[in-house]
Amino acid sequence: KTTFDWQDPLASKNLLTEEELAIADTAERYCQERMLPRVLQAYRDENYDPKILEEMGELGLLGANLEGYGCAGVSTVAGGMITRAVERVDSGYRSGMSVQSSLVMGGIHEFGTEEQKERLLPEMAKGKLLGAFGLTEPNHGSDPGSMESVAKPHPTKKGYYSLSGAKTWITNSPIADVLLVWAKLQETGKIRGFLVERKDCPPGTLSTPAIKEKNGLRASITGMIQLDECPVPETNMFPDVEGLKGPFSCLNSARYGISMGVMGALEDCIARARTYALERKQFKGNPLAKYQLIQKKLADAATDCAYGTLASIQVGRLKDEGKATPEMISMIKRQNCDTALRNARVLQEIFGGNAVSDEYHIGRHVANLYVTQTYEGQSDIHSLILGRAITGVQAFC
Ligand code: TGC
Ligand code: FAD
Repeated sequence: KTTFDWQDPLASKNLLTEEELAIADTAERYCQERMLPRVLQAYRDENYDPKILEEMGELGLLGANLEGYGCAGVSTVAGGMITRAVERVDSGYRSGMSVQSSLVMGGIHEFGTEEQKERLLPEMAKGKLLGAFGLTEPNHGSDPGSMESVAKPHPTKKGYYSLSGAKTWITNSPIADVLLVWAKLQETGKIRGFLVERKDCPPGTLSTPAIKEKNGLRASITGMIQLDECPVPETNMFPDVEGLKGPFSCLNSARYGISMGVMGALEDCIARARTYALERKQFKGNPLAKYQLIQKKLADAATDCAYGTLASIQVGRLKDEGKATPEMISMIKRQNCDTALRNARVLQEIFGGNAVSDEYHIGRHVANLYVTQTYEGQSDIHSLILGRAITGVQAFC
């Protein structure tokens, strides 16, 4: 007999293949057994343990959508199941993984030379080489096309560019070995991608200070990338891609992963709020779950989460068939981040004063989900991307 499952209200599992279900199961088990026990202390100490990426690499969870070079080559939806499992624990852990898998490995896979791919991807898939993606600058966030970072022929080293500029709010930058930096080539004024390898940078040409005392995403490490005439071999530039198409193509995959990831965070909020509402009693010994206002909060969140998950699965399938557009990805990234944040804020109310204690986890999700709504295109920016596609008129400036 078919029964209603509050944890999967619209039976999205029916849309997954056996392989996708198995990957989801492996990822969920790892995340619940090995990540969850560490997250509270990591968040309190604002400490990111890079070993996490190595552990994920051992399970084949890094760059999982990519073909070859030590990567698993699974479907886009299976990749989404991985981000959902990780973000059920913490958006910061998913961030560290998204940057490694989608933004840096994905960028090298799509735009790198054969030499770059063979040298870097297998070690990145194992989590032994860590990546960071530098697009945002102190003066240019939503509008990266105006970036000031510049690459010009190196004055003394033949066959090298000299990179100068500053990137900020860069996930993983303080611990990254390979920094994918987007900068304008002085000769053409066009944006190009450069693989800056920390081990090869002379002292004083690269620094990556951490940004401390964050009030969200504290289990992820964030920093700057400061380049001062840093020599980078010409062979480390992506050969063919120029303009914003380069970074935005990497963002398509990462934004997809976020759309499914934030549904994992919201599912965790729903499960924790439901348990709390069933256990906590107020007024004549009744559990909070007996009250209609509490039930509505849970019903709203479960509905948005089920709809968001189905939408992500649909776009994931279209992506693998080559039929997804960037606007579809903007739509699910915006909608799922907005609904996850809005519902998490409402579910937080169920915990009353206890929500203020980190032991209940809900406050951490709320703080993290603010960041997910902001990075990889703030929600209003995605509204403008959609508005442009609907009207044909661009409203950015
Ligand atoms: P626009 O004229 O729209 O486009 C310029 C060129 O780029 C192409 N393009 C895309 N290509 C592939 N995929 C996409 N999604 C694309 N979007 C645009 C476009 O076709 C065009 O190509 P061409 O060949 O004609 O030159 O450019 P614009 O300057 O008007 O852009 C405006 C806007 C708002 C769309 C864009 O700047 C934007 O999306 N801003 C948001 C910035 C953003 O998302 N930053 C993310 C930084 S990375 C990050 O946050 C990582 S956090 C990771 C973590 O911790 O999880
Ligand atoms: P701004 O661009 O200054 O925008 C501020 C506000 O104004 C937003 O609400 C925005 O929607 C609104 N706004 C801007 N322009 C318009 C307009 N034309 N019309 C209407 N509203 C507008 N970047 C990377 O490159 N790599 C990373 O790894 C990375 N990791 C991050 C990790 C964290 C923890 C955080 C917080 C950020 C990270 N970012 C990263 C940066 C992130 O992508 C940017 O913060 C984001 O793109 C927004 O840019 P901004 O912060 O400069 O905001």
